[in-house]
Formats: sequence, C-alpha cells, structure tokens
Amino acid sequence: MCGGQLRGPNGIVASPNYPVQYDNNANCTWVITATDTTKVPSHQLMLYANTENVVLMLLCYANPVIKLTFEDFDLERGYDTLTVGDGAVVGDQKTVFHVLSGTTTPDLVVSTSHQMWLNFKTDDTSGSLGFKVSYEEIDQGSCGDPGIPAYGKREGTGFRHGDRLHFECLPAFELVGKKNITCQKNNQWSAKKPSCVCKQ
Ligand SMILES: [Ca+2]
Repeated sequence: MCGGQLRGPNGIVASPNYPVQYDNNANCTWVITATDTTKVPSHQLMLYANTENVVLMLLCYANPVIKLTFEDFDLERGYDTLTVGDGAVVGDQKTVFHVLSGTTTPDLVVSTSHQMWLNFKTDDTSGSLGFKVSYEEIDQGSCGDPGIPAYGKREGTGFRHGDRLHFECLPAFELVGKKNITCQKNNQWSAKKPSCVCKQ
C-alpha cells in the first residue's frame, strides 16, 4: 500500500509490494497517529485525600508517542529514501529525524508528539527489496527499549529521559559502537545499541 493514515496502538508500515521489489517513481506518505489521548486513561490511577479528608480520584491520561522499529530495510543507496519525521506536517524539514537509504537504519525512532510521518520516494531506475517497520504507542518521556545485542549484555533498565544503558560483550566478542547510551530529551538514544562481533 502506498501511503495512508494509520492509527495506534500498533501496526506495520511496509513499502509497496513488500517483500517483493518496490516500484520506481514511488512517492508514498504515511501519517501515524496515536489513539485519541482524551479518551484513553493510562494505567495510572491516583487516589489521595485532600484537607477535608475527601478522597479524590484522579485519572492520569496517557500521553502516548510513536515508536518505530526497523525490521527489514533495503533501499537503493542514495537514490531511494525513507524520510521519517515528527508530527503530521509531512515534508517539514524542521521535523525530520532521519533520511534513510541503503541498508543503514537506527534501531528505533521515537516521536516527541502523538504523530509521526514517513515519506518513501524512489527514483526512475533500480528497485530493491524495500522496508518493513513496526510501530507502537509508548509513554511520552521514553526512548523505547533498544534491545540487547546478540552475544552481549546490558546494564540499566530505564528507558526514560536521562536514563543510561551500559553494554558489554561476552568473552571472545568485541564491542562495535558505543558502550554507553543515554535517553535524550528528544526521545532518541544518543547512539544505536552496539553490536558484538567475533574477535579475529
Ligand atoms: Ca531506485
């Protein structure tokens, strides 16, 4: 499917024809919107008593953001691109998180608002396999779970702003990338999770 309006709480976005080669001259735009935040109370329910000892009940409303996880990615490098941005103003350069091409992707991208847009553009020659990305609503203030590298381990359990994760590899494996990553205020990790490769 080339483009469309998608809603939470989760789903899949894939290039047209996936897993078969995508078309030339494609220009597809998807906007993902979290479920209506005014109607969906979060899991938090706060009970407290005020000065007159009247018990008040306060429902905290969820303020979800969108997390994208890249499951498969293969575009003609430099010519076919997937641009990912925050919010719903498609193409607004100020909101662009990434312009992706080739086979290089971040582990995940998290929006700062309840919406995120994707624009897939291809040129007039040479296709490739395409992409498959899953999306999910998560709580605002989080960078999402970046996972644990194969043959590695992770210290730290928080994925919220300011939280830091530390990675190490099993013996006989070498860490490639950053040992420590921090969840930044823009909901993105300071770097991808590292990988562990066999020592030569
Ligand atoms: Ca192409």
